[in-house]
Order: sequence, then structure tokens, then C-alpha cells
Amino acid sequence: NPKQSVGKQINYTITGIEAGAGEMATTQKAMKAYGLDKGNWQLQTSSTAAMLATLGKSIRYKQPIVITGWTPHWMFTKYKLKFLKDPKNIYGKTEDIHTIVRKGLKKDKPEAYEMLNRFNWKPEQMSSVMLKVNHGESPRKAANDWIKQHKSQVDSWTKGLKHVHGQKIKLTYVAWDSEIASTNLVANVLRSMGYKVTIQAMELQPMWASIATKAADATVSAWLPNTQGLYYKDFKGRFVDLGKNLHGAKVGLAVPTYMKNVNTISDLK
Ligand code: PBE
Repeated sequence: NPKQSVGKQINYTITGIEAGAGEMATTQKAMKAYGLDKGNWQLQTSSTAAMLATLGKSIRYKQPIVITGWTPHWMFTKYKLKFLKDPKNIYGKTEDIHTIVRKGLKKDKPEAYEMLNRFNWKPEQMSSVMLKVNHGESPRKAANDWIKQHKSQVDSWTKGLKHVHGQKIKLTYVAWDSEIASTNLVANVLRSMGYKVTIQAMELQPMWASIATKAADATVSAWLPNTQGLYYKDFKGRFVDLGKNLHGAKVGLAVPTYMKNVNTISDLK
């Protein structure tokens, strides 16, 4: 049975990412739902960088691999990957990325609040900034170039808002490529409005906590409803959800397209 041999070949290991990532929790749930937990399958905790390095190596040697994948991300541009079908809908069909701000921001920094409330863009637009950063451009410059090339879209986020004079604002994020792109973009737009912006990368749980405790003002990095749903629930009532800034993200187990016999999560059993 070629399907069984895939599991054997990769030691029944799903190559995962950071322990605190929303997708890791969803994957644990998926493994239970599809009965992989009763087999020998295990989800390996690692880092995004290590997962991508292992993925690159497997693809170079055309070896099987199962990863926790997501898009927008350049992994889907650089490599031929497919998401495994998820008939039990554990990962959800599409995800949105939300802007989450601390309570009281509207009153304290109304201009920033309004800009953050209006901010939205498309997966292809986020991908284009990510790709530039992946090719070696600094995130701040890649974001600024994008701003120059999308003036009317950016103007619609700041239209009619008063200029402020060096008021401080702090954004938190996790250093995933998608969040590096969006956070730098929003930081630069806020700078153009006169804010003195700090951006601070951290792990996912502290990121949500930073908004709940008001240690930070905002994050544009909340993948919902599934991926970071646990944090959303945990901190409910201690943040303001400004809704989606991007529609059509996706999260799930992914494999290289040359793994012809593996198309749905149950095929791993
Ligand atoms: N991710 C990428 C994150 C959000 C962005 C899917 C790895 C997660 O929380 O799992």
C-alpha cells in the first residue's frame, strides 16, 4: 500500500512550526478528528524557518513531506504544493485576518483608530510585499514602495484624518512573513500621519496578551475564526475587534503535488 509507505517514509511526522501558532492547535484537533493520533503520527514542533528549510530540502530530493501550510505565503509561489482536503472542515474553508486594538484606543488616538478600522487589502497585495522581502528587500522599504504604487487605496484609509504630531503608538505582531508585510505597511501609513510608531515582534500568546493588557495599541495579525480562535476566546471582552483587513487566507496540511496518492487528510492513515 503506497499510502502506508508515505507515513513510514516520513516517520509518521507532520513537520510543524512554532508551538504557540494557531495552526498547531488546529492541527492537533485535525489529527484527533481524522484518527491520526491513534496511529503513530506526531506533529513536530519547530519554527517556520526550519519547516521551510525542511520543505525545500524534501522538494529538492523529491521526497515526501507533510507540513502545516498557509497562504498568503511565498511557499505556494516558490513550490508546487497542494492543501490536503479536509472534509470534516477542521481548518475552515477560508480565514480572514483581523485588526484587533486595545480598549480605549478610539478615545485616546482617534485618527489611528480610524485608519486601522479602514485598513484592508487583498491576498495578492500582501503576497507581493512578502515576495519582495523574501528576495532581500527590507520590510520597511518594501512596504513604502507598495504605498507609493497604491496611492489611491492608501489615501482612502487616511482621507479626512487629522495629522498628529509625534504621538506614540505601538503595534505587536509575530514575525511570520505575512505579518511582517502587513505590520510594516500599517506602521508606515501611521508614520505618514505623524505618529511615532514602534513595532514589536513576539510570540502569539504574548501578542494577544499585549492588546488585552493595553501594553500595545493594536495588531493586524489575527487569523480568524479558526486559526487563532482559542486566543480570541481566551481574551474575549478585553480587546476591540475591528474586523477583517484581509479576506481569503487559508490554513491546512499541505504536501508537494508530486505526492499523487495523498489528497485528503484521511489518506495519511
Ligand atoms: N500562521 C501564519 C499563523 C498565522 C499566520 C498560519 C502560521 C498561525 O497563527 O498559525
